[in-house]
Amino acid sequence: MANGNGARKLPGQLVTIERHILERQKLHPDATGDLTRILQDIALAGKLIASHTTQAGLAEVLGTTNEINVQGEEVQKLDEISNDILFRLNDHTGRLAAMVSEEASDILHIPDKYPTGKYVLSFDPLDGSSNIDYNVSVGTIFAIHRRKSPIGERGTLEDCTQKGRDIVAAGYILYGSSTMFVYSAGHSVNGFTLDPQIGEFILSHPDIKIPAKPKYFSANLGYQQHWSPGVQKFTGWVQGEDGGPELGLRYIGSMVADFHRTLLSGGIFYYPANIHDKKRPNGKLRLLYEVNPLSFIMEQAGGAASDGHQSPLDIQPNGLHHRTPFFVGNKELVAQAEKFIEQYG
Ligand code: P6P
Repeated sequence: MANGNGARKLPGQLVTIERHILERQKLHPDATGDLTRILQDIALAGKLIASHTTQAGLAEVLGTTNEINVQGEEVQKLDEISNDILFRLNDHTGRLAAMVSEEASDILHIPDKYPTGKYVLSFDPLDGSSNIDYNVSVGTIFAIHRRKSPIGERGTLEDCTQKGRDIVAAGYILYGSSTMFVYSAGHSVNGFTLDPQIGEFILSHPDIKIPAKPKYFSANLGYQQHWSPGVQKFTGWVQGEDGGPELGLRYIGSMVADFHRTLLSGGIFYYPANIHDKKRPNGKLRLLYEVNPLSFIMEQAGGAASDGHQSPLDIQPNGLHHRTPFFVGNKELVAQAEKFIEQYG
């Protein structure tokens, strides 16, 4: 924003993410500052990843590494770079017991030469990466839990497969027309926009709440014939059948972007199971580092999340890459989806 003399007009109260996280720390008298510093490290990772995603079309990072990851998906170079940035910024700090990444089949242990700490960090380093070559927004998603095993030992699978209900902080970074960092540590949801000229995330969306009036529904209608009868009924209802709300459709195919728009505009995003896909009976999205962090954010913002029957946050993960159907957005819309599924299967 430029005012009369062309000088850039700064937002009224200039709150950087570092300041905001530190101020939130005061809400936890017993806080040691570890969680604060983990969040600050993730914000730094976001700045570094953003510097790559904005040049993806120019630098050699475009294209794939021709490797296949644990998900059976082609690993895009930016996936690997983002994964390395997040791992290397966190592996030596002594704040984490272990890490979980979409890009790694097993737990990412802290190297023996470094101390372990009291938190577990799970992340999808670059969700939506299949869209990188089309210059579509992509995102990083993360969740932080307290470890359950004794400090000082290597993190365990039990530490890494805790319910989303026990998340202490979660958020996402959206690399879009601007780079945004949105997080919650359990009190409210706050959004920060990166000012590339000063390299700071500035508070731009304080205390985000999903609007009461829904605007869009967001799903890949290309798969509609593979959805259960209940989900198909719900999809007709959101478009006005049986007195439904007749919402517009927006689908980017990059979940962080689709989720962020749903959070700010109101509506529902859903990725149901494909009932004809024996390989993926529970859909495509992963519980630990995609669905749970976004469910945590949406609940903090006054919305709801479901796997079609219950909040994903109440599901006991059956492994690091547990997949689940996902419905997220306004409470009434999520509840209606659950009703149709209960009634029609
Ligand atoms: P489809 C991206 O690969 C992703 O994991 C999510 O970001 C996105 O919501 C979904 O897959 C898109 O999948 O099958 O609609 O292309």
